[in-house]
Amino acid sequence: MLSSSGLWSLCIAVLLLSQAAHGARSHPNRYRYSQNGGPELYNGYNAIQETILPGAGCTTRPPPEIKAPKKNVWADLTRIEKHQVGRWVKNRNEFKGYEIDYMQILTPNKTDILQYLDHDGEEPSRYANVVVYDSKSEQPQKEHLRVGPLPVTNATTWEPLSYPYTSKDGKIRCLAGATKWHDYDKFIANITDPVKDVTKDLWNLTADEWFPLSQDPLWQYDEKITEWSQFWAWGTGTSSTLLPLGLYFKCSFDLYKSDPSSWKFEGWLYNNKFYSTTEEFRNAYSSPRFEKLPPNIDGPWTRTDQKGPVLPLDTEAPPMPVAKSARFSVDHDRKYVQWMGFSFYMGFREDVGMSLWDIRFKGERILYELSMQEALAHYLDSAYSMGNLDELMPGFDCPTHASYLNLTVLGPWEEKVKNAICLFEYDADYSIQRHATESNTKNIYFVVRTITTVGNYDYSFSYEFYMDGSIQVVVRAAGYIEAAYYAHNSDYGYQIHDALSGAMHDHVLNCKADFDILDTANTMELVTVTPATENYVWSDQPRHTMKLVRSQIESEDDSRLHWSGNGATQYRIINTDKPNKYGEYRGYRILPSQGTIHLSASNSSNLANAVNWAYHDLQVTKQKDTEPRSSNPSNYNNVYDPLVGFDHFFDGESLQQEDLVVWFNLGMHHIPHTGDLPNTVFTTPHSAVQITPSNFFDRDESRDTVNMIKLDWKAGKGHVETFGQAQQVCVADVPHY
Ligand SMILES: *[C@@H]1O[C@H](CO)[C@@H](O)[C@H](O)[C@H]1NC(C)=O
Ligand SMILES: *[C@@H]1O[C@H](CO)[C@@H](O)[C@H](O)[C@H]1NC(C)=O
Ligand SMILES: *[C@@H]1O[C@H](CO)[C@@H](O)[C@H](O)[C@H]1NC(C)=O
Ligand SMILES: *[C@@H]1O[C@H](CO)[C@@H](O)[C@H](O)[C@H]1NC(C)=O
Ligand SMILES: *[C@@H]1O[C@H](CO)[C@@H](O)[C@H](O)[C@H]1NC(C)=O
Ligand SMILES: *[C@@H]1O[C@H](CO)[C@@H](O)[C@H](O)[C@H]1NC(C)=O
Ligand SMILES: [Cu+2]
Repeated sequence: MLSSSGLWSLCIAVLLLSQAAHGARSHPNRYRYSQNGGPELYNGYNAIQETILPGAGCTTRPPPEIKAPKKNVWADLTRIEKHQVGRWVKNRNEFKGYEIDYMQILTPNKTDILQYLDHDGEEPSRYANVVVYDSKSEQPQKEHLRVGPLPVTNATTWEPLSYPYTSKDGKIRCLAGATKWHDYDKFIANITDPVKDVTKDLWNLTADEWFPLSQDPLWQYDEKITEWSQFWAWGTGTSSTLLPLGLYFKCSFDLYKSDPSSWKFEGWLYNNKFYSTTEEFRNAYSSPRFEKLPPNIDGPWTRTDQKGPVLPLDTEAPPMPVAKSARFSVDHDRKYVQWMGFSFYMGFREDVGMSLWDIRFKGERILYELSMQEALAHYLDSAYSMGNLDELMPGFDCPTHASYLNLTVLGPWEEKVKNAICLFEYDADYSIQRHATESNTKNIYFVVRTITTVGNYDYSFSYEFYMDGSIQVVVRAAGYIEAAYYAHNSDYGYQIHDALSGAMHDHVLNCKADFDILDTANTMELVTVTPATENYVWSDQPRHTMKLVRSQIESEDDSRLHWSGNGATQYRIINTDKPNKYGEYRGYRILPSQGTIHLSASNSSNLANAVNWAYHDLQVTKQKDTEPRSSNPSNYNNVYDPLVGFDHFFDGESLQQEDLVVWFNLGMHHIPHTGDLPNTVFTTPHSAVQITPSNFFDRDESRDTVNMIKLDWKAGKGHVETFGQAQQVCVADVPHY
């Protein structure tokens, strides 16, 4: 179980967030311990297989194994490389007394990778990005190192790594001194012990039935850290984020001094009244005028089990898709996939999870990179590790016929997660093409999915591929909301239970799309449907109508955009050197296909410059090896001067026929309502962006599939042409419960 007091630790990536009165967040690692009870390997796959999917008769033939044309140069460090690098760093005199914060692959520069992929250049050497800090320093900094080449040999060296960051030296402060944090529990106990009688009286809970927890984000100003903590009830299971108790206290810490004598208790907050000492709070409490708010008590309402009367026919087996064979090919080792003309490699990082590389369709590279960069919900999720992928549950997270890729995740406790990535084809519930009762084409699409539980929340990421050459990035959120105690905050959320507010928040997730349309030299064209009043030779009076207005984004001075109102503008990445035979520019279009947002707060007090990527819908920059990512897990350690300050990317450079990166945001304004209890469901918190051919091919590419029919009515009765498609012959066992 989770120890009962909070803490953001010095140099372990730490988090952030909201107004003390609503929204809360605990330290990442602690949180995860509370969820999993420790470093155990979840083994749900077999359990589910045995319980509800007994030997399906229609077993799917696994995907054929193929050999990727090139090595996966984006793959994260292997377990062996991590051990080698860790030992190598620890053994160096200059790092005596240092701790390793984390390490991951330093992705080689795009220029080198393109040489390797396209021009038979040498395979780029592997380097590790190692983050260390001096645990004995009074003012420790997280330092980024480049260590390599790998594997470790006598030729391995290190150097400071700063080029991927915008802050100088690739260094960022740790948020407090590095020692004596074991006194933190005592410091907190010194605050909470003297009010045990009050809390018992208020909530009828003993001291082991509640815990105080630091709320993210910490405030960082005036050279100090201000930390708000709140009391929470333990509850049963994982429902604690629904059980805030409405009593808060404030502490402050010197930015650097780890000596407990510099730590200050600054007061209590209850029912929107602030008491600067415990004595003042106790005196007020014993006064007859003190207003006691109702307790927020755990109960069946926080449980996710089936409730209510069983619905008619619901105990019959529901529909279940089956597939006779996996119609895609995989190189498991190199994490490379081919499906219906598409191919791509998969990379992985502990902080942001899975990424896709060298995405091609019919042999043409469309995207060099498509990857999540960061997620915020007032706090930043990469610092909690969005790459701690869940083991997927067959039949629930992915269809029963899905295939899985194993992934080794060296998380806080070194564990192997299997089935962390699922791959499957699906038959959409509508056809991709039809006309009259004449022709009709199945809409079979291909999905790569991962799911990660970040504390109380679950994010599902899907990359979907369609026969017409479209790609869709989809994010969904579910799980326990991080609720607030309901008092004086009706402007910040609905009341959703006796004493509970569904604290409003925005989820914004930044995604990087490095387009390469027919080469790296690309331009963004805006084609806008515009109202117009025009005179025509064939009309004796002006006509009110509409027309297309075409323009191009010229430079990084005009490349921070919002999706246009009324969907009027098409955003096209084109290559003006490669028009089609009609003189139109071949390209791919990017569009929101399911509610996207940008951050509502402007100039966030909590996150300042750490979230400069969140204020627009889509932003275009020139691709640079010095700007590989829009955020960094350490950004939170100095929100004013973060390691990656996204605003720095915009320095006026030309964007015409340059290598372009589109940074777009997915997300939702989340105002939890009663339907978010006990859990948020995946239906509404759902956001997607589509990337789709625009004059790229000479026709619709879905014509290539044989999974279509044509009915010929000439003879008066229909002849059904099936184009050689296979018949599905297999007997499916439906799961029995
Ligand atoms: C990658 O690019 C950066 C920035 O241009 C440069 O400093 C670095 O040396 C390059 N790395 C390699 C291995 O060439
Ligand atoms: C590396 O250095 C060690 C110690 O000097 C030496 O014994 C070893 O042979 C060297 N290995 C290589 C591959 O050069
Ligand atoms: C806790 O309180 C005790 C008694 O007042 C004091 O001696 C000790 O230094 C305090 N500990 C911390 C970490 O504040
Ligand atoms: C307080 O909690 C105890 C133990 O759960 C219970 O027996 C008692 O009835 C509660 N008192 C009130 C006033 O709810
Ligand atoms: C994944 O790992 C499990 C357990 O080690 C193994 O049984 C399974 O064959 C692996 N799957 C693949 C696709 O490599
Ligand atoms: C953002 O807020 C900070 C702190 O309140 C202020 O100093 C800064 O000027 C603000 N910036 C903008 C662009 O409003
Ligand atoms: Cu939410």
